Amino acid sequence: MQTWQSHPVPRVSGTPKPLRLHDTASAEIRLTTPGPTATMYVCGITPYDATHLGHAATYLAFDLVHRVWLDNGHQVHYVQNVTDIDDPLLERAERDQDDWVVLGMRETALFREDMTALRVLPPREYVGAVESIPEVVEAVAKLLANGAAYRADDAEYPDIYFDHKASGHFGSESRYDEATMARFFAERGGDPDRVGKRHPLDALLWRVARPGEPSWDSELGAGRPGWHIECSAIALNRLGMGIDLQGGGSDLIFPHHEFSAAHAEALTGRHPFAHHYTHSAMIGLDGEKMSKSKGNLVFVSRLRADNVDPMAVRLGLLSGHYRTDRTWTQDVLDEANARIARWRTAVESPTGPAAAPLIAELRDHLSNDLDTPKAIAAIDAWATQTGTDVTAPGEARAAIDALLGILL
Ligand code: 5CA
Ligand code: ZN
Repeated sequence: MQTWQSHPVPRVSGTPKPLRLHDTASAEIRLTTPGPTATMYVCGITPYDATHLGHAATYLAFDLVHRVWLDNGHQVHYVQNVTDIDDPLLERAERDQDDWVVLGMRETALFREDMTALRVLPPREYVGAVESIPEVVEAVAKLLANGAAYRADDAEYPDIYFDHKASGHFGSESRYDEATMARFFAERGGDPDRVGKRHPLDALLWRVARPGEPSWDSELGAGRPGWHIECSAIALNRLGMGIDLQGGGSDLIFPHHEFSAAHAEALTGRHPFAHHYTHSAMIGLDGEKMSKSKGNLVFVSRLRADNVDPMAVRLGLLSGHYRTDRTWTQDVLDEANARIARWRTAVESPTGPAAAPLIAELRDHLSNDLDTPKAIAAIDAWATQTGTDVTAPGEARAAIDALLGILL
């Protein structure tokens, strides 16, 4: 798939600071230790509706990871998927009498525009589920061959399932107990009551074709991919095993990231799939979780249509810490707009206070598990002082652009 447009990232003077980041698997904030090329896989959208502020906040969090790694001199090999075939897409297309392929194309195009407007650096590879079906088929065939997968005991629809214990490390990513796993599996797309499975927690790898559903011919028989194997196959084939980071929202901790890791581990016989599993918290609206079922979504594209400054949307979402559940309100937007105006005045003035201490503070805070509230407070403090340094306003503007992605 086509990715979206990039923009130049200014170089920042001074000394970069290595990134320390929260890892769900160890429940610790740990140093990231990428080589010359950092490898990051972030779970992309399921394009059946427009991008809301929750999605946007998640991609902004990982955009900061991208920027801190770039600041540290790494190349970043960033891969993101698009789940352009899955039940929600088919259900929405059916409801609206729409073509599911066109629906997916339309929402993906809107997502690219939203990401460009928010100045999210694009992934190097942006990969659709449909275009990676041959990769999924190859992976599922391998799991069947090595005994990690089996056919459901169902003569009519012998779907292929993953034995969740096959990797020997199941549970190491989420650290959830069995009861929590069972609850989230049922709530988040799993099928615990499916007759013919060996264990309620086993996850679908390949769904045998049903009448009226799209399907693809393959050596597994006609069918379509399960969800978790999509991300394992796409990531493994481009980034290899032992990636620096797998990311997504906290709703993906289980079952999605537990299974995508378990699949990759069962495919390669190696552990771990990722050195960091990092999860961003949920964004709600006026105190309630933002979700399609509640209908309380604020779309990035709607705000753009209303001529809201995308930099204010970006700053508003970054004004809370990425691991704190938070809500979007008009106040958050108003405050971000006012702050941007103050910052613009400061970087447009002919002189200002020295930029080097501010840049050092920005690096300290961002490298400490992306502490954006403190980084923003440091810029606030800098912007309220006066000074005689003629290069400082330009240097501050470049650092805010490079590290926070906010173009003033
Ligand atoms: N296609 C799958 C991942 S492979 C998927 O979860 N798609 S999604 O469209 O439902 O979500 C896209 C990303 O946004 C995921 O990383 C998800 O965790 C995140 N996300 C969804 N809702 C919210 C929310 N309210 N707040 C923050 N992040 C969210
Ligand atoms: Zn995913």
